[in-house]
Amino acid sequence: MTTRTDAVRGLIVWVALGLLCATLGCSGKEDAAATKIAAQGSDSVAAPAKPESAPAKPAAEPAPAKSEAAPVRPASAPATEPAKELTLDLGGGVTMKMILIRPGKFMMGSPVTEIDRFDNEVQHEVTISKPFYMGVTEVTQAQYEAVMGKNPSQFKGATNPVETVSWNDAMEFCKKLSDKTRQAVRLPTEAEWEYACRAGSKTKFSFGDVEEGLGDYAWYRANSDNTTHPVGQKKPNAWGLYDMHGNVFECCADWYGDYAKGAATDPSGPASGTARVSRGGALVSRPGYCCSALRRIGSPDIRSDRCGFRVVVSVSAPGTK
Ligand SMILES: [Ca+2]
Repeated sequence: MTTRTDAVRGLIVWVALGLLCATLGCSGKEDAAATKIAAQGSDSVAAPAKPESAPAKPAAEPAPAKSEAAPVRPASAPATEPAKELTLDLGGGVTMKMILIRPGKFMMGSPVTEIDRFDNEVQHEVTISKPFYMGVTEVTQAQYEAVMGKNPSQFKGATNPVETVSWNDAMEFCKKLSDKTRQAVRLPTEAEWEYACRAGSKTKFSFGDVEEGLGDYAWYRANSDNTTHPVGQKKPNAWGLYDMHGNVFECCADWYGDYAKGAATDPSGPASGTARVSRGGALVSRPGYCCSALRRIGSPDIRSDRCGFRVVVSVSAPGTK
């Protein structure tokens, strides 16, 4: 009897202790679970908002490395990437589309192995340190007239490139368009022009070395019928620029002079001179005159029906970022 009574008492004590432990939460497993829930709660505060249905993340799981998703950016690069395109409003419903040309290095000029290299094209390394916007086409007659109020071109057509303009005329266009748009509109330096023309290529033309392909990219002696053609009809180069080869020569900002001996950064030509440089060949040019490296020189006040221009805008100018 005593044994039965003791057993019943023992059972009652065992059940009571069990209930007490459950109430106080003294299980090792529950401890771990409680810690885990607390950690998850803390993690969810700092973590980005997640869909409610997303599975809970274990506390021990390392956070994903943010650097894997973020684009790699040089320390010196601007915090915000400039827009890839810029459209200038020239008034009267006329606009000018420009695209971003990013900084980089290239070999300016022709390699000595090119048998038709001109002496003034000695090859050297050039760094373009600043981004800029460049017109995707030569300045058209409609664009020129919208800014200057006249059209001096010999080969009339609103979307044909303006020609029979001098280097001085092109500079006046840049000044007026700068005033109109409050952007720093200017002619490209020779280095900027060739860098953009090559678009990463190292060959005679932006598309390769073989002249037979020139007709896909350019209006020149073999296919122009001795007239200019509306801009943007041929294939663009790899950076989206049209008619860099052919149609009309394009005025650059520089005075003509010998290239720097050795590497150069943002070269802009001599401080003074008697002739300006234009680039890219024209409707009457042989293929060799349409090469990326070829330099044509002329007086800044001479007007020619084979010479026009395209413009650039500095990215650092107000309103261009
Ligand atoms: Ca051209």
